[in-house]
Amino acid sequence: KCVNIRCLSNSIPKEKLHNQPILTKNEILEFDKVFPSIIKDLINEDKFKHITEVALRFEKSLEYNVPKGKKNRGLAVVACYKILEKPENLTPENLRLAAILGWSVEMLQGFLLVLDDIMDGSETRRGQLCWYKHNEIGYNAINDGLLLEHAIYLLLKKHLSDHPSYLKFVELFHDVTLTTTIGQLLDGNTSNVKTYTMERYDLIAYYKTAYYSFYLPVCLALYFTNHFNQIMHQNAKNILLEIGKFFQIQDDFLDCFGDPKVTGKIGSDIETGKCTWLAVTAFQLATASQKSLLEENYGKNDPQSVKKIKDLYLDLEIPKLFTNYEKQSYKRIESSVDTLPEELPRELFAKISSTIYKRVY
Ligand code: DMA
Ligand code: MG
Ligand code: MG
Ligand code: MG
Repeated sequence: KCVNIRCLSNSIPKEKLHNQPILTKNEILEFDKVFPSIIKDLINEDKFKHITEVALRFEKSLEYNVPKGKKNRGLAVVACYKILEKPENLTPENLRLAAILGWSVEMLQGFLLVLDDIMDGSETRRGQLCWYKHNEIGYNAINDGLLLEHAIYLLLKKHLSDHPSYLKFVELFHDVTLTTTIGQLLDGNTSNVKTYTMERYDLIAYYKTAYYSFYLPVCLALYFTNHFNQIMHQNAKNILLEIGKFFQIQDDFLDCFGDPKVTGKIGSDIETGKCTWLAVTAFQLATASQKSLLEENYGKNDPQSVKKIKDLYLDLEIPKLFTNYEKQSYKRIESSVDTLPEELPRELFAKISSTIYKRVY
């Protein structure tokens, strides 16, 4: 039976277990050490190794857009692999392959963020200027993003084409990318805040964030260890999508109330009129006059309108509601973890949700 991580370290106050990376410092170093060899592999691809100009640009984009985040998603692949794999199969070679799968997820993330920042008109990401914001890059960032996407398939082919799950990996990346693209379509298809509902919100959060951020890493590790049982996948998916929605609600909160020095990005959801958890919740609670204030000011790229919305969020005590929601939702996820079938590693799911609980970036 799987051990619940909450019981593992009685001496550590429960709070300390939250908001910690999913792997130890040393394991993260091991993961990081794989990245330079990935860059080398990629820029030495036959297609462009003789076109120095392309190799150099690609290298620059990989270094800028892939390794500088929290790497939660990539590390989750390795963490999940280590829990699922039989000890005798945990060889350095298999661990390296798991890290390559992890970095493939980080490349998907890099690709999605480069394009997301253009669509959202964002200024900064991970504490640096957005890639497209560099004068010499501009909309060529779209093409750099596409190249990052294709890097996933180059890596899979080079390192994993003999693996029994190779086709599963490739199809999974395609499927999850399609799902995210649908989510981004819905997310960008903004309209007046009065039309936004929690049902629409949930759909966007599952599609644009939960699949690629939470389901993908775990599913890759399941395939890597040759777990194909559909019921097992469905159970994992259900809970990971809930964790993903929880993560997106936090992301929405941080967009408005987070500290850009800590999150590394300047929020733009109010200006761009996004269907966020805050906007839907505020509209539900608003009085008639507050509703018209929302309708008039939400989605306007004007500091005065943004201030009116933020003040209204404060009047409606959205931060307090968020904190309560976060607590309740975390409890719900913890109890769903306790009902997972025993062939799934419960401690992994508990760990994944505890790494993001009360996060500030
Ligand atoms: C995140 O949406 C979704 C994808 C696919 C990147 P977002 O625009 O809220 O993310 P962020 O707040 O990081 O820009
Ligand atoms: Mg964005
Ligand atoms: Mg976006
Ligand atoms: Mg956001």
